[in-house]
Amino acid sequence: MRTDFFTRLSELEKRHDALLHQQNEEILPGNGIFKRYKHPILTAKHTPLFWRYDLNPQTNPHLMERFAINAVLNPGAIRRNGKYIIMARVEASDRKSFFAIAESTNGVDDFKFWDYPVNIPETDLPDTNIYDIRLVQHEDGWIYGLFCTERRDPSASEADQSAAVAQCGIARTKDLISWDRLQDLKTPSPQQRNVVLHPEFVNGKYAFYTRPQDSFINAGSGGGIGFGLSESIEQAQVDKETVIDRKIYHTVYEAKNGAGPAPIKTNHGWLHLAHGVRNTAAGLRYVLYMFMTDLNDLTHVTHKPAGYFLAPEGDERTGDVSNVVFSNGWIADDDGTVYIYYASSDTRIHVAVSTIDKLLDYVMNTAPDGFSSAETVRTLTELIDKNQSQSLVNVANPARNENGVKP
Ligand code: M1P
Repeated sequence: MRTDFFTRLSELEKRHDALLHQQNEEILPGNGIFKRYKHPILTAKHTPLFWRYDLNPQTNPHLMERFAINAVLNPGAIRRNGKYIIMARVEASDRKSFFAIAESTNGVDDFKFWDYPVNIPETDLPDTNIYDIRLVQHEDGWIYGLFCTERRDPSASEADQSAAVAQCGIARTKDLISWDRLQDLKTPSPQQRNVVLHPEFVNGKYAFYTRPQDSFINAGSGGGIGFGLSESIEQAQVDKETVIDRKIYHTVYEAKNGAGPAPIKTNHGWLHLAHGVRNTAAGLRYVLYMFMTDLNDLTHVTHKPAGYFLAPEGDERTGDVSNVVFSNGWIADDDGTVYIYYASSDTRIHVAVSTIDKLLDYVMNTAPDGFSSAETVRTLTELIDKNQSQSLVNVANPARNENGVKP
């Protein structure tokens, strides 16, 4: 029995070690906007063996999994002390999510979880489930984590055990280890998910991106990405939500949408990454899209390319909730490199790498949605006309003739 135990343990350790040190590879040539990577950066199998197994042969002679991890997904992200820090949503097999931090020195592989999960204190009304944290280094000096706190709907009948209420929980820290829990955000909306804190004060107030919603799943008459201000962060309260990016018929965000990570400030405006949801015969489809807001008026969307920025591809398309990509964390380095962390199908975490310049080029120079097939054909025809012009063909490749064909 003991031999069995140690043989199994050494096999598990070997595989775990190989997974943690697996080098990632860019998938080339990519779309020129960002580079995807071949391997997910974090999965359930990346969690430490000492989380999943009782490693004592006396109490676990068969070396059984005693604590199963179902998924590692929807990561908050921040750069600290030269490290790329991911604060992942880890979902145990009992469906409860919690947060755990993993770090890497290069941002694309070699991520390793810290030994213990994060302890987020509870409020007087304990959370049943917490997930999808957005990390923000605010100009007030604190690092904030805004996350979804979910509790059973107190008005639901005994027969209904799935009705829930989602709200925005707020915690803050200076070291990512010890966290203070503040009051949940109050807004005029019955429920909230995907709330993000803006990193700067706005007129001396804390600014929030919200997602007003009528019920747990449906954005209903609410929805859209909202914006509102609060005097205080300790008792955060947004009295007025202004929808800055609404749901629109026949777009990739017609059913609902939500802010991703906190926006990145650039010389041209604030870059936003968000998720959009539409319905299909196969269920909801979640994609990522981008837009930019004015530096002086955060409620004014200045640029918004048509369609999605990143959609699930290949293996990303399947998982616990298939056909989903979701992002709540990105890191912009001082040299302009942007690491976009996203989860696929509520199962695993990936990275896509771009730069501020490329993201600005994408957001500012990609045609907006014209909201009809005729407009889409017009946009495409313009591009074809431009490419068919003699001079451009010659600049691109003098060996091609006027039809762009190599003789
Ligand atoms: O299952 C897809 C996503 O669904 C929810 O996002 P939203 O509130 O926009 O519908 C969240 O539960 C999210 O965690 C999940 O990835």
